[in-house]
Amino acid sequence: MIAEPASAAWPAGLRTGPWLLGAPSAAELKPTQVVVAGRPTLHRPVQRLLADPDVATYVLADTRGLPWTDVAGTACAVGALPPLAPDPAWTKRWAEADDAAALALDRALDDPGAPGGLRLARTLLAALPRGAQLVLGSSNPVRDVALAAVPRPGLTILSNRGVAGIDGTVSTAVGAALAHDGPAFALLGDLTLLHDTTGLVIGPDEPRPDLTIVVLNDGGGGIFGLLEQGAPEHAPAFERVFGTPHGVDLAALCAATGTGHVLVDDVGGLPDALAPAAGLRVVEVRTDRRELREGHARLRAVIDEAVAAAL
Ligand SMILES: Cc1ncc(C[n+]2csc(CCOP(=O)(O)OP(=O)(O)O)c2C)c(N)n1
Repeated sequence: MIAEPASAAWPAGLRTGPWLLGAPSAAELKPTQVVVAGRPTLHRPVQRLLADPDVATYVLADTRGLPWTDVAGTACAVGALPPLAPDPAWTKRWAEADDAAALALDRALDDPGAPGGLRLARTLLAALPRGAQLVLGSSNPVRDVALAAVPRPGLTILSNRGVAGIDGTVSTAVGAALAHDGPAFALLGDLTLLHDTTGLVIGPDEPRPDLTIVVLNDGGGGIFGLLEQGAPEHAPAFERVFGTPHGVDLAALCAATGTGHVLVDDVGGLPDALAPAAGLRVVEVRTDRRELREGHARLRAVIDEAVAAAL
């Protein structure tokens, strides 16, 4: 099972599912039939699988009456399940590949030069206390958790998907924190924070949430470096059109809105910064997005190699 972090099924899913679906060395594990529950949105290898004409896709009807998902228009049945009896040898190979990929991923992420968002996501998800709620911003944060964190129970993970907007996410986190009976956290990109800066403005007679917003500040839109527009041939226009650096001083922004602010120099310092605290605060972790594309490519290569050796 490959599950997205905001799905209740996440703790039971594979650790490295999206990596494996994209790994050439795991091509022989490709399924012939797929069951879709809910609305997968995060990973291109998953979308490619669902659009593959050689794969029989079965979509579970949504019991709450919401529209079911068949973006590629390839579902062969809705609401009806195929016989679910995968070959045990095949599922065992998936488990072996997942173990090998997870080991390679963890080793690679131990290197301080590995992508900062992935390192942060792994550390954050391991450090959150049981009963915590976590709101994940669109763009890389939700994907970083899906790609790097060890799936675990004991958390309520929320994410605004819809059309994957970065708007309104501070307000989502504030509202969700006020409604949650337990510690509340959010993980957002810097542009996502800036897009909803006014979410930090809370009137004197309004309830104030106990909420820690972890912001991965890479000075702009990191995700675009991983997409087509991040290819070297588009470099001359990239920063102005997609990178959109802003130079905002987040500490000053927090001071202006009465929001606590802590700067964490290194991902290793994150768990201490998450110690319980009352009120609204931002924990800023800075990283560099210039090497993100190469960093992800390196991880894909390392995982591919490890899976090739294991299968
Ligand atoms: C309302 C809205 N405007 C624009 C976009 C397009 N968009 C997608 S990701 C992104 C960059 C987000 O940057 P940041 O929050 O810093 O996260 P990062 O990409 O660095 O992980 C933008 C502008 C969007 N998703 N929603």
